[in-house]
Amino acid sequence: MNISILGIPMDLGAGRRGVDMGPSALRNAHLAAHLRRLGHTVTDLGDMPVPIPETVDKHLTGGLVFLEQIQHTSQLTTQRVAALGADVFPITLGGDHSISMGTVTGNALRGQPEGVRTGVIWVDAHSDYNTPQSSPSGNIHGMPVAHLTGLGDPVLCGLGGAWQLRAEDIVMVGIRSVDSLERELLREAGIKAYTMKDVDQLGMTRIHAETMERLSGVERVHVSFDADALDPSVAPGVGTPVPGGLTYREGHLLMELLCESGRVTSMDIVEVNPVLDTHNQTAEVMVGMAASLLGQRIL
Ligand code: HAR
Ligand code: MN
Ligand code: MN
Ligand code: MN
Repeated sequence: MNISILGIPMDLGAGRRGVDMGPSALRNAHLAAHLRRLGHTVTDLGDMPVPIPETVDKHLTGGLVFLEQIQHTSQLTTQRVAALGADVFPITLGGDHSISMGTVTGNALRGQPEGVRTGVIWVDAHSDYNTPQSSPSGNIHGMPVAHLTGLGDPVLCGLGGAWQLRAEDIVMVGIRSVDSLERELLREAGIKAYTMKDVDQLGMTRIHAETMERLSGVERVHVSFDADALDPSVAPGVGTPVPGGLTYREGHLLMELLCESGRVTSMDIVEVNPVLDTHNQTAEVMVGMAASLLGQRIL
């Protein structure tokens, strides 16, 4: 496979600094080398230009922190990812999870300006379905899925022109932190979310099978992997850790099964925060997850 790595060192969407160093940490954990060892052709496209929070005025615009800067970065990200060929497998490195408004949209538009039907597997402790009105924090990394489905700020909702992510084409896995208004929005939209209770009860094999069944009608499948989906004992370097997350093996098993399905066409790795990490453990673990998604086998 032709893999392109693109860093988006943005931490404007998060409540604390540090995830801007995520792309460096993942490169330092030998992301490209691991993927080349699996036989892929890997091109590192470097990083997108992203404003540094201390250099811009922090104010609330309609309930959103750093709205203008995130709009601009999201537009650039959409264009940059869309310009990659339809045959490329992009791996986009955050940065906080607000980057996924641009990466998901760009991937849906890749090689086809009007966009293709795209499914998203959102692996996360959080459902990231807040709107500017429902958000308790104003932090945009808690809102990307809502914006992808057309709820929220008009500019962020309009990144893909007429293209929009359908609520029925989203599957969330690992969820264990949802705000009260956000819960109602998720229900209204009818988004499928496998909570940690579901992971415990059903197991990852069944969750994977049901996910693939649900996404059987989409042309592309994007995996958006927030490092905080994993248990904090496995991935301590994240800004908003929540206890009771995916084990190391549950994370790998999901990636291994998705690899076998042969249907995944792009991936985000987000919310890796080296400032809060121990010896780059979280970046190393996430590189392992990417390797499992892209063909690493035990035997
Ligand atoms: N739900 C909370 C909010 O909206 C926190 C969610 C953001 N944290 C993340 N995203 N890391 O997955 O502010
Ligand atoms: Mn290594
Ligand atoms: Mn997230
Ligand atoms: Mn999260």
